[in-house]
Amino acid sequence: PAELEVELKYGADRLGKRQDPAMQKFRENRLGAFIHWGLYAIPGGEWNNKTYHGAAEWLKAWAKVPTMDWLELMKQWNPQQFDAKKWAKMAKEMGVKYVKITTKHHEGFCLWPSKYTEYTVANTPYKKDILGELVKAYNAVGIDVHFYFSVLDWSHPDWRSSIKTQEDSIAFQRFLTFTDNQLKELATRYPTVKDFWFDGTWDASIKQNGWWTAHVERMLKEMLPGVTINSRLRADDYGKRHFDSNGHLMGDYESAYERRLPDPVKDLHVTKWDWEACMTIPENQWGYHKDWSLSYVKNPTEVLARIVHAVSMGGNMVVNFGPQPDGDFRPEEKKIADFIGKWMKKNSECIYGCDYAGWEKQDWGYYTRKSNQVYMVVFNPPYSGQLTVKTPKGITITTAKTLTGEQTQVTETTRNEYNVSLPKNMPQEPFVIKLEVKDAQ
Ligand code: JFZ
Repeated sequence: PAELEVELKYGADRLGKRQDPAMQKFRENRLGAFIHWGLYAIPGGEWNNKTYHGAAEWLKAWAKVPTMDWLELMKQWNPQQFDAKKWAKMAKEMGVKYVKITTKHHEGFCLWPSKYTEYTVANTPYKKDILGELVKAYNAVGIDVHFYFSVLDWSHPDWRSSIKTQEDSIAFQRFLTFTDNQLKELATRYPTVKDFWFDGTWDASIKQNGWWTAHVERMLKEMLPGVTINSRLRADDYGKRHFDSNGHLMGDYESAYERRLPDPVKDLHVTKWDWEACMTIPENQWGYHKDWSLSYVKNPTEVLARIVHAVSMGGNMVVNFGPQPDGDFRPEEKKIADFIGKWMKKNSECIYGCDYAGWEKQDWGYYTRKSNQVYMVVFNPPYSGQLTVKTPKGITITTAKTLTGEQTQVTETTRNEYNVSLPKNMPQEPFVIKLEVKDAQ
């Protein structure tokens, strides 16, 4: 009950899911790509002949590189193979509906020519506005652009992880003004941006300034009607993050599922709000790392399973790419994009615009749903040749067909339980059986 709730000035702005067209588009997109590209691509996990196993975009921290030495990398920023149109073509062929781009990661280097810092693409040999070219190229092929923005900025002298003195406090307020300016600049220069995904907001300094996170959300929403913002930006009056002190989601969608997913049986509470997960292809490398043999690398089917898993629980999935310093993508990433794209061409009907079906999870795979169509996405076909389906009370299955139109047998085995037979032409990859369903009433 509301009267038992804590009074908050900077808590959730809204209860429940946003239902406006922009949010619906965000949700229906379902599949996105993440691009982590910055100076860290140049050393690619290696500093002074030593290879670091940690995330490549954190190399400055692992190798304890002084800020000025790190920013010297700007002199080598000259991605001769970069072609925004090729990137857009690759994303389009992969079937992603949106791309999240690191406008600025923790290192502070900006992919756009920001007038508020000298650490930008404008002051590199390459000079050109990478972000601007990408926004134009993705938009031209109908792909939404989302901006990743790290509030944490290692290049800025006024950034603080905690506020201990009066001087820290003054410096940090200056830093927040700088950040506001950069955000306003992004919103003004690239008004087609659909989403801001904030990162680097976990420090005590931000948690003590929850007001500022609420202010940023409002500022961007005033400038860009419909813009969506992740929960990772937000902290409330008490420094509580993602969910406020009353347990209400802040921002428009939850964004803490990172390289992991909610359990498909135990964590069904996530279906109550919008959420977006993101994943790396190796274990934990977002930026380009030269050596992918240092950790497990997921195979294309594993990547696909995570995409379907997210959609089956009402979430979006963003697959990460860390482009090379020359502006091209590594062959392993091209292979994954190609695999996903080919699969999506045949099966995207079970992804775009789909949601949690509300049916009991079975071992053969995942359900997704779009109105009266329930999609069975089969990852583990059983030896019995029969896929068990348990329907909620009052729902009956009328037909079952593969997406290529092959009818499969549906046999009621007991009340609200069916056997759906495997298709005769069993594909050598995960496949979809589409059920037409009817409510009793
Ligand atoms: C952050 C970054 O530090 C990282 O480099 C990358 O950009 C990633 C997408 O985001 O890392 C995080 C942030 C949050 C969590 C884990 C890693 N988290 O909420 O568990």
